[in-house]
Formats: sequence, structure tokens, C-alpha cells
Amino acid sequence: MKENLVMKIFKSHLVEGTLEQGKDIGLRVDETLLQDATGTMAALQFEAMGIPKVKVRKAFAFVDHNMLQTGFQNADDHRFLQTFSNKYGVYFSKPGNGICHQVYLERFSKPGTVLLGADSHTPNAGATGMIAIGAGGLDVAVAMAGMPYYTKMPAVVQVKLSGRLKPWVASKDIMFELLRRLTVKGGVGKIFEFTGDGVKTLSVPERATIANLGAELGATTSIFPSDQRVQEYYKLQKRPKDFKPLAADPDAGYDEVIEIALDKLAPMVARPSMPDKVVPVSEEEGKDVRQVCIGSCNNSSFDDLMLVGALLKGKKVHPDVNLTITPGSKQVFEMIAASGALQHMISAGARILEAACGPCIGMGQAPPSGSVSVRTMNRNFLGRSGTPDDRVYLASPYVATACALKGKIYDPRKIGAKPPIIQKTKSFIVDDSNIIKPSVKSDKVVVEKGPNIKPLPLRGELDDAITSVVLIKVGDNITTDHIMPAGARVLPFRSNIPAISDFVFYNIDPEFPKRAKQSGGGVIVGGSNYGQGSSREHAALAPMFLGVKAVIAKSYARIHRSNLINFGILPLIIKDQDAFTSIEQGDTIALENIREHVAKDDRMNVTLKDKNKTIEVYLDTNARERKILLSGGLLNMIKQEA
Ligand code: MIC
Ligand code: SF4
Repeated sequence: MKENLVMKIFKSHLVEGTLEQGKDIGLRVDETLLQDATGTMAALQFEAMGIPKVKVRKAFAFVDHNMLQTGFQNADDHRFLQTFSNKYGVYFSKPGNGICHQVYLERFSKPGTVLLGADSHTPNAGATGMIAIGAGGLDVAVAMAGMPYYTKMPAVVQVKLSGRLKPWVASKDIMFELLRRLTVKGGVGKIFEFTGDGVKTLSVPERATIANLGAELGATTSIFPSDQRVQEYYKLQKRPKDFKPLAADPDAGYDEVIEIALDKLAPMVARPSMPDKVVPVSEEEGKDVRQVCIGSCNNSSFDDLMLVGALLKGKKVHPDVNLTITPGSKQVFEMIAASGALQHMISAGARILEAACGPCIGMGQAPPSGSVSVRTMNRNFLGRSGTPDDRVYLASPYVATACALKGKIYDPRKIGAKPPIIQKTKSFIVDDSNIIKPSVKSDKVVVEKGPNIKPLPLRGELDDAITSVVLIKVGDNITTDHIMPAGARVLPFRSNIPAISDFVFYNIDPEFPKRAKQSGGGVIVGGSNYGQGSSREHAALAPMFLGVKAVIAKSYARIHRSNLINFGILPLIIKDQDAFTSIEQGDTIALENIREHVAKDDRMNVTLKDKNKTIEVYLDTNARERKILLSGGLLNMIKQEA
């Protein structure tokens, strides 16, 4: 049988189930990734399992998100993660070493590996022929404990690339094209495998930009073959032995096929405030720009920043624009310094930030009210920048730099016939001294927990009956940034669920936490693709803490649905539009014999008490998910099984 690349890697890692689309499978996980914003909870969960050492080939923890240290909280979290890593066998990447996905790609990625990461952009590593999947922190903690990762076998979509990108068109535009065609929910339950002649025209960092942005389609992951370009990349990274060729068999079959002719693409942008609001940059030209941010795990590689440096050389940033540049890693930072590109940036008037997520997650650099900020990032959800009425455009480094120079949205093709040519680098600066190997004397290591690190909130088994109030009703494509905002004010409480729960739905309805506490909990009603975007399990954990028992939505994003189940919240599905319209905020609803319904996974009736009406909802779970829900969450289930 001819196999695609996804099948080959899944086959070699399958521990449960059969590889048929839609069937439940368990995969052996080779490596795991934590970052500081999701990792502290995952670390607490791992500790709660009472296992002395991680049981994966390699586990990593990176500090890159919560980098502002305006109080002790973030610094304490860093210390906790470092000592936790030291004790339990995790490689720890210090603050300043860079963004997890960029550093992992540079230093650790390996073709054929299965990586599970507590961050939705983990698929970035798919650029080197890996299966890299984002998940909630608890799923990653469980994988660190040596257990498989369970999911439904996704559909494998072949994305056939032909031709070559025209000058000023970036690899990001390939993904903009897919987002334009498929929307932010178009990738749910799918893996995108890139093939065709066009692939070899793309470097590893260009492929990483694409694989990374696949998260915005809601895809499980994206993957490229491991070919000569990967071999070149590993040579530059001084680890040629990590290369092995991997590709689909010729004429392998796929569940779906999409074709993209690279030479037909033009520079594009995603308009405020969703990554799928894609239009050609020419349509938005002339709008005043107040801020440009270059960086994030999407476009902060050495190649990206060399290009930005060359475009800025001898020029000045427009007087009305603040330009920030965030190198993706220490390696990138050192190399743009050594090559002189950094000097062009500074001289042009750019603000150089440390190698971290920074503006992407609202850790500083909120733009002025109501103004346009053009960013080379992957998400432009309203308010994510830290300014509630922001107007964030997503764009490639070409477009972003052109906007920084002109003070307006500007089509870079007007700059000249071709972008500057960047001299090829013969070798990269390799220095892993900021990656701390775990201790061999782990029993001597004391895990340090500052006062902001609060114990994990616990809950009991699933209730058999709920009479509760509808606390909020929201629309389609609600992101986890809406449910549990990030930013400099909220992120310091990622290890403190009681404190962070005061911010649930903060940007939509700041009264939500108070209302939830007063009603002793309740339910949330949402539209389709509820919980898209980030993997933060705080978007389930904090509502659980506030007493949320169930969500009733038209459909769910993959990671958030798992997170809800992992914390014992019922992800109920409502199909009927009239029924959906009839539920309103403030309604009292009742559900009975819940345990029996969950055990059988059959339809349930929700009674709208004040309206004398019943509506039908259902769960659509597998046996393992039902067990988790009945136990009141995954940790409870693991404890019971132990
Ligand atoms: C994001 O890009 O939204 C984040 C911040 O990296 C999140 C993780 C988090 O909320 O900590 C993600 O993508 O999963
Ligand atoms: Fe960090 Fe932004 Fe990448 Fe998330 S998307 S990992 S916040 S740089």
C-alpha cells in the first residue's frame, strides 16, 4: 500500500486503534514541549501523578511568554519551572534563549518524531518532517508520564504546491491563501501534508511559517517532507546526523486534495480581527499605521530578520510609526548582531525587544487606541495586543517593513522589482549554554514554589443532575483569548487559578466571574468552533473553578474540547437552530440522569425551566472521554486507575 507521510509516522507510533479517518487512536509520544504560560499548570499536574521522572525520550520546558517581571510572580514561575525541570528530567531553556517553537526547530527537531506540546503552535516543527501536535497542558503532562496521546484519526489533506513564489510574495501568503479559502474552522479534524514541486523552493524557516499558521485553520497539524532543504538546515545547525529523508510514497492517497499555484499568489494581509479575513494588501493600501511589530514564532527566524535588516538599511522608520523587532531566539539575535543587520534596524529607529513572544501575547507594546498595528504574527484576535479596540493586521515581513517605512499600509512590490538579495550564511552560531540539562541527582533537587503558585483546584465526580443558570451566550468562533485573556496583566496568574478566574470573559463581559460566583456556577452557551485558538487549559480550568458544569455549543475547536473534558466540563452539542435561538442568558436550565446519559453517550434533554420547553443536546464522546467525564476529569481518572 502506498502511504502518505502522515500515515508512515502514525503507523510507527500507533499503540491503540486503527488508522482510519475518524476512528479513535492512541499515539506514542517521543518528545514533549512546555512553555512557561501553560507549563506551570502542567508541571503541577505532573507532580500530582507522583512519577519520579519523565518517561519520554526528551522533554523540554521553555521560558518565553511571561517575560515581563513587574512583580515576583513571573520570576517565581520561571524558578518553579527550572527546578521542576531539573528534578523530573526536563531540558530547560532559560528566559532569553528564545521562543519555544523557534528554538525547538533550530536545536531539537528531528524527522519522524512525534512531539506533543502545550502550545497551539507546536506544529511549527512539522517543517522538518515531524508530527508536532498542540494540546492542553494536562494532556502533555500525561504524555510526560509515558502515556499515549489519544485523538481521532484526522483526515489527511494533500496540499499540492506548484511553481515558485513571485518576488515580494512570502511563504506566509501561501497560508493566507488557505485561510482565505478554508476559514479559521476549515482545518478542524485535518492534517495538512504539503507536497509537489513547489515544496523544494521553500526553505525550512519558510515551511515553519506555514506549518505554524496551520493552527489558525484549526488543523491538528501540518507537515512537510524531510528533503534536501532539511538536510541543508541541519548542516547549518551543526547537527547533520539528525537528518533522515522522509516523504510520502509516490502516488500515495489522501482524503482530500488542495492545489495552490505559487506564482499566482500576491502579497496579502489578514484584516482585523481574525486570521481568515484575508485580502490582497493592495485593497487596504493607504490606511495610516501607528505600529509595526516584527517577530513571534511565525516570522522571527534568521532569514526573516536578515531580510528586514536589508530592507531597513540606510532608511528611517516613518515618524508616526513605532517599529518593534523581536528575534525568535538567542541564535537569531547573535547572528543578526554579527552580520550587521541589527545595526541597520537600530539605525532605522526600530525598538529591539528580547527574544520572546512579547507583543504577540500582549506582554507589552499595546498599540494606541483604535489604531492600526501591522504584525508578522499569527493571531489578531480583538484585544489580544492589550488595546481593547486595536486594529491588528497580520502580514509578511515584506509587507510589515514596507508599512513601517511608509507609515501606511503599503504594497511592497512598489519598492522595487525585487527584494534585496541576502548573502547565504555558511554556518550558524551554535551555543546551547542557555539550555540546562536536568540533574542526575534528582532526589537532591528541591522544587521551588513562590507564593503565587497555588495548588491545583480539585473537583469531584460528575454530578447526576444540574439545575443551573445560563451565565453567558456568545457567538461563533469564540477564541480562548475571549474566554481567558492573556496579556501582561493576566498572565502572571497562570499558576494561580483562583486569581486568574476573575478574568474569565473579561473583554466580553467583565461581570461574568461575579455572576458565576453569585449563582454558584452555571453553563455557557456558544456558537460554532467554540474555543478556537490557543491551547491554554486555563480557559477550561478557570471556568471549572467558577462552577461551570457544561458548555452548550454548535461545535468545538479540538484542543479546547479536550480541555473541557479533561476538567470534567460537559461539551454538549446543540444542532437545532431554533433550539439554539431559544436559549438565552439568564435562563434556568435542568439536566437529569446525566451519568447514565454520559455512560451511554445518548441524547439528553435540557429543560428550559422558565420557558416550559425542552431542547435536545448530545455529547459525541469515545469510551475514554466518557470515563474521564464520569470521573470528573482526567487527573481524577488517573488517580482512580492507580
Ligand atoms: C498563544 O499564541 O495564544 C499562546 C499564548 O502561545 C497559547 C498558549 C498560552 O495561552 O499560553 C497557545 O497558542 O496555545
Ligand atoms: Fe508565543 Fe505568539 Fe508564538 Fe504563541 S503565537 S507561542 S504567544 S510567539
